[in-house]
Amino acid sequence: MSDTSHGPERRRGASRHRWILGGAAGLLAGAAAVAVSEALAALLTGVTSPLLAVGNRAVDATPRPLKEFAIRTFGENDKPVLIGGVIVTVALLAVVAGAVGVRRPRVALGAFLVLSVVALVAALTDRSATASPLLCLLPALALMAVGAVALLLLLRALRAPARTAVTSRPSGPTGTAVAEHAPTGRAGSAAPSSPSAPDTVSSPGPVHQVETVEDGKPRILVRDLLPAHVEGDDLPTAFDRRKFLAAAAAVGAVAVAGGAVRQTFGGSAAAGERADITLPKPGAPTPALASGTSLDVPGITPYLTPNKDFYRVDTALSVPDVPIDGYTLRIHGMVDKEIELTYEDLLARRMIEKRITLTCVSNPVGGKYAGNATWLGVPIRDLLEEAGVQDGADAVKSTSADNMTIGTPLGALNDPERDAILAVAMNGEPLPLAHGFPVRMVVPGLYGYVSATKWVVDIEVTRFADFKAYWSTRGYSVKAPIKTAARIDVPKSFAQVRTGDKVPVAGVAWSQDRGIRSVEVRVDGGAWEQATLADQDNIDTWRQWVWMWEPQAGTHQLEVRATDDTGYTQTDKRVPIAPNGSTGWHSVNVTAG
Ligand SMILES: Nc1nc2c(c(=O)[nH]1)N[C@H]1C(S)=C(S)[C@@H](COP(=O)(O)O)O[C@H]1N2
Ligand SMILES: [Mo]
Repeated sequence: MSDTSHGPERRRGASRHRWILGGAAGLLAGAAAVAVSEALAALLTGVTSPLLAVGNRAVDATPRPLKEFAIRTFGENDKPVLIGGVIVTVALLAVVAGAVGVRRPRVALGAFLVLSVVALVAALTDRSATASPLLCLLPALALMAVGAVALLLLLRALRAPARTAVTSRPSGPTGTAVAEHAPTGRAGSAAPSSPSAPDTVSSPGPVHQVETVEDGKPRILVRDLLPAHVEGDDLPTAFDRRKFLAAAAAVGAVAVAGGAVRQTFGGSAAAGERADITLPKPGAPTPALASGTSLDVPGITPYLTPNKDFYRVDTALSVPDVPIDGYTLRIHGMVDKEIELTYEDLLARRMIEKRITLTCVSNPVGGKYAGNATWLGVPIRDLLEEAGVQDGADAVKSTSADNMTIGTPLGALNDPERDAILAVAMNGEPLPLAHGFPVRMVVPGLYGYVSATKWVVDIEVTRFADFKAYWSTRGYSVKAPIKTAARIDVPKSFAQVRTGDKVPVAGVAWSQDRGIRSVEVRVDGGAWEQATLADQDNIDTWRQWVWMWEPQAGTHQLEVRATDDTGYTQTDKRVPIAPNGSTGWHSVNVTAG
C-alpha cells in the first residue's frame, strides 16, 4: 500500500490519532521516569524524591497570602492537594511533550530536559534531604535519563513508518530502487541506516530498504527507522503499531517495576521501631485529671484530643522517617558542656508527664488548629542545666531531622513553672510519626512555630540576634506567645435551633501559661452573660465552657470572649494570623424557629 493512496482527509485523521498517542506516550514516559526516581529515593536514605523536592520548593516559595489561602481552603488537606498539584502539572507537561514530540521530537526532548532541571535544582536545595549532594541528585538524574530514553523510544516508534511494501520501479542491476513516492517525502535524501541500530535525534532521514521479491519485481520495504529530524507533514501516515506497542510495554514495565520498588522500600523504618517501644513511667505521678474538666455537651470539643484527631501542621510533605536506631540529639552552642543523647539515653532520664494544649498561630478566629494531649518526656530545663547555659544566651534554635528551624526564648525553656518538655510520648503512646517521632519539643504558652519542634535532632543555645528561624524569614514574628482565645463549638454557624428549648452554647477557651478566668457570651450585641466553666486542669490547657440559651424566633448572632487569669479580656479588634496570631471575638449566626 503506497502512501499515495491516502487522501488529505485520511492524512489529517491519522495525524490527529497520532497526536493523542503521542500524549499517551508522553504520559507513559513521565510515569516511568517518576517511578524510577521515586524508587531510587526510597532505596537511598536521606534522599528526597524529585516529586517531593519540587513540592517542598513550592511550599517554601509560596508567598504567605497564598499559603494562608491554601490552609484556609484546604485545611489539613493542603499537603495532598499540593502533591496532587505537582503530579497533575507533571502529567500535563508530559502529555504536551509527547503530543508535540510526534512532530517535533527534538523540541519535546529539549523541553523535557529543561524542565527536569527544576527537579535537579529542587533535589540539590531540598531542606529535608540529609544525604550528600551527589546522592541527592541521583533520583533526579535517573528521572532525566529514564524520561528522555522512554520519550525517544516511544516517539521513535510512533514516527516509524509501518512495514509497508511499496511498489517501485527498478533502477539498476542490483535491484536497488528509488521509491516512487517516498512515504515521508524525503526519500533519497538520506543515507541508509541499520534497522537494528536505533537512530538518534541527529540521525538522517528515512531510508527505504529495497528487496527483490520472487516475481522479479523489486519492492521497497519501508523499514521502521526513526526519521527523527523529519518534522511536520513529513510524518509517515501509518506507523508501526507493533513497534509502538512493544515500546509502550517496555516503558510501562519500567514504570510498574519502579512503583513496586517504591512500594516495597518506601516504608518507614521508624514505624516498625515505634511498635516495639516500652515507655518509661514519669518520675513523679502525673497530676490526676481534675474531675469536671469535661462538660457533657453534645458536639463540644473533647477535653483531651485523641492522637488520630490531633491537628497536624508542618512543612513536611511526607512525614520524616527518623528511626531511633542512629538517632542522636545534640545540645550545643553557648553551653559549658555539649551533650549528645541517644533515644535510650533520653528514656533513662527523669521523665515528667503533663497535659498541655498545643496551638498553631495559623488559627483564624474560631479556628481548629489546637489540641490537648498528655505529653511524657524529659524536662528541657534539666538538659539545659546539665549543659550549662552561658551568659548572654537568650534563645534556643532547634532543628528537626528535615531541617526545619525554630527559635524559642530561653526563658520559657528554663522556667521551672512552665515545664517545657522534650516529649517522647503523646496520650500514652510513643509520638505518632506525624507528630514528631521519636522526639519533639512541647512548650506551654507559645505557638507551635516558635516552640514545638517535631523530629528534633539539634538544640543550639544561642542569641536571637544570631539566627533567623524558618518562619521568621517568612513574615512571622520571632517571638509569639499564644493569644487568649475562645471558640464556639455548638451551635455551628447557620444551624437551626428550636425556640422553647434550652440550647447549649458551648466551646473551649484557651490562654496557655496564664489560664482562663471567665468566658462570656452575648446574643445580637446585647449584654454579656457569664458562661459556666469546666474545672481547670492546669493553666496550660484549654477549658470547656457552656451557656444555656433560650432563643427567640429569628436569626441571631452569638459572640464569645474570654478573660485570662491576668485579667486581660480578648479584644474585639480583628487582626489576621500573620505576623503573630489572629485576634477578635468568634461569632456564629443561627436561626431559631
Ligand atoms: N519539624 C517541624 N516541627 C514543627 C513544625 C514543622 O513544620 N516542622 N510545625 C510547627 C507548628 S507551626 C505547629 S503548630 C506544631 C504542630 O504540631 P502537631 O502537628 O503535632 O499538631 O508543630 C510545630 N513543629
Ligand atoms: Mo503552627
